[in-house]
Amino acid sequence: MPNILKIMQTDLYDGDMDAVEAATRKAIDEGMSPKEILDNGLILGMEAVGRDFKAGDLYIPEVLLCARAMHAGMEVLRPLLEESGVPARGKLVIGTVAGDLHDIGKNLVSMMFQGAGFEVIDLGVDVSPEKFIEAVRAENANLIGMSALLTTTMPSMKVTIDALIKEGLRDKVKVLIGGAPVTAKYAQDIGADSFASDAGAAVEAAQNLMA
Ligand code: B1M
Repeated sequence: MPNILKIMQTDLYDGDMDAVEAATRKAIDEGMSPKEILDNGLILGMEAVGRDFKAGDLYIPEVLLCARAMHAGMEVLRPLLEESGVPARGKLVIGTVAGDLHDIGKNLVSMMFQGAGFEVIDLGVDVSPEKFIEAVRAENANLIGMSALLTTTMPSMKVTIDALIKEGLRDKVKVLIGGAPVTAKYAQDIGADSFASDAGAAVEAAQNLMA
């Protein structure tokens, strides 16, 4: 692995926002693709954070610094990931579900969709079923994306799908779900149209749904 990606991972783990931003720029200057920087630099760095958070070796304030550093790197990559600029292929309303504040993965998914030419309405975090419904209606969206990182917040995805049915909107939108604890089986069980394990796969799944 290129040295700069290893440095980036260490800087991310240390929560050093400026260093992660600088390392991301350097990796671009060295000719690496945004995808390589994302997958093998930022995401690998965050995986180490996740492992140690789980083991109790890192605490929430430290993880927040890591998340901030990851955001700094992602902001550098954002224009490159969005660059492809093809005409809008669909309108996506996306958010992290009610009770859940994790937004790094959701932001990545949003960026990839923008890059793939979708119009994206990002509702942020802690998005209630009512807010999803309101946005789908107001924006006349044809795709809804829900992200959950906690097993305790996953059920809100089903509540949102049930609300779509109740409001007569289920046939108008395709539902895509994802997030670390979410599985294809869960998507099937709750009546979502598709599941994706990462941001690239999410765009692919949406393109298949729209085709
Ligand atoms: Co939280 N947290 N956290 N956390 N946190 C996890 C998720 C956890 C697995 C850590 C652990 O124990 N190992 C654990 C969940 C356990 C569980 O439910 N199974 C956990 C916990 C317990 C908690 C708290 C409850 C801790 C506490 O307070 N005691 C608390 C909950 C707060 C809340 O939401 N109400 C909490 C808080 C936080 C922070 C605020 C400190 C911070 C979030 C900062 C932020 O997001 N702005 C945080 C972080 C950073 C993490 C970890 C370390 C990293 C998550 C992340 O950003 N990953 C995480 C451990 C881990 O996942 N390794 C953890 C990088 C990101 C790129 O990946 O989000 O998986 P991910 O997104 C991927 C795919 O999942 C997919 O594509 C993305 C890109 O490839 N994807 C989609 C995501 N959404 C998608 C949507 C799609 C399709 C694909 O379609 C629409």
